[in-house]
Amino acid sequence: FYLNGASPKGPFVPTQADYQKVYDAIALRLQNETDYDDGSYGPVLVRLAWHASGTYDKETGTGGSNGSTMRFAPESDHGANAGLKHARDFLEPIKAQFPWITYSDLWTLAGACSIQELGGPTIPWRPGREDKDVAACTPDGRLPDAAQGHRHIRDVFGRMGFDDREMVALIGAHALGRAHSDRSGFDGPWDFSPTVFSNDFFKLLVEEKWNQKKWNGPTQFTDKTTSTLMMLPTDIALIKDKAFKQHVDRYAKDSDVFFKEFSDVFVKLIELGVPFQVKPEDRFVFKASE
Ligand code: HIF
Repeated sequence: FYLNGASPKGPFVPTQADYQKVYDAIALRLQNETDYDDGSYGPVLVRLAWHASGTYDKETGTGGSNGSTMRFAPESDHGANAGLKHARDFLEPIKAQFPWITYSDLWTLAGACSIQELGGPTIPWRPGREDKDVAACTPDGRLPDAAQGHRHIRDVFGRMGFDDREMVALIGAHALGRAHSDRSGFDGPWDFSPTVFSNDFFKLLVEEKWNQKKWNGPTQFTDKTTSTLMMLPTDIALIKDKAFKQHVDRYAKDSDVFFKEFSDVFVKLIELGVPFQVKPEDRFVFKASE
């Protein structure tokens, strides 16, 4: 009996082909489990990868995807992480099938897989994250507050080491998924195809007129044409701030440019603070499902 796939030859050292098997298993489960939200767990898996990574603090080197400390309270109970249990639970059967992968590698791989499977750009990925224990949980308040504006966006993403262009590119991920009134308090999708990765978030930001929604919930914005879509105050900040707006315009005009710049910055996000053995040029490019 050998633990974790080890063999008489020694410990099991997974190769790119082994990680591709994990990718394929996640992609298959995404295809099978359509009875959730708009028909896909993909968006909430992207949010899991991002919230695991977005706690990074470049000054102290703490937080980030290395550790997957969101498995534990208090981090799992941080307000910003409401609803991410759905994503973590979705991945448990995958972890059971491939016990050798760390949770922190699995969560980020699932984010990359979801982006690719939902029609987004290739997200090159490399392994090397280790799971840490509860003592490594980050303090509450490191993830952004959607009720705020441009200064907050720069504070939070600046702390992770991103510039204006990278911040705008990242936020284009809000083409995916929706807000839930029982999680964040906000409600609705950002565009008409929340399970397809596209530059629609930017197109809608510049082409639609966004009015403040009249309701009892937190301040959010709705499109004048259909009143079915949603923008958060932090999303609207991207068209109010001139330096941000120039990138919104670029991405609204050119989907290829957005896909390329998004891929680079998402790779950077899920690698923050990770001491990799695999070199950047040796990142794995996973084959998407047919
Ligand atoms: Fe989100 N984000 N995000 N986000 N996010 C929500 C949902 C998603 C912010 C707030 C929210 C990023 C940045 C920011 C996704 C991916 C990314 C929700 C709704 C809120 C409030 C949660 C709910 O109620 O279920 C703020 C303030 C951000 C900084 C400006 C990233 C760039 C866009 C880093 C990112 O990748 C995804 C995907 C969802 C949809 C989740 C779902 O369950 O459908």
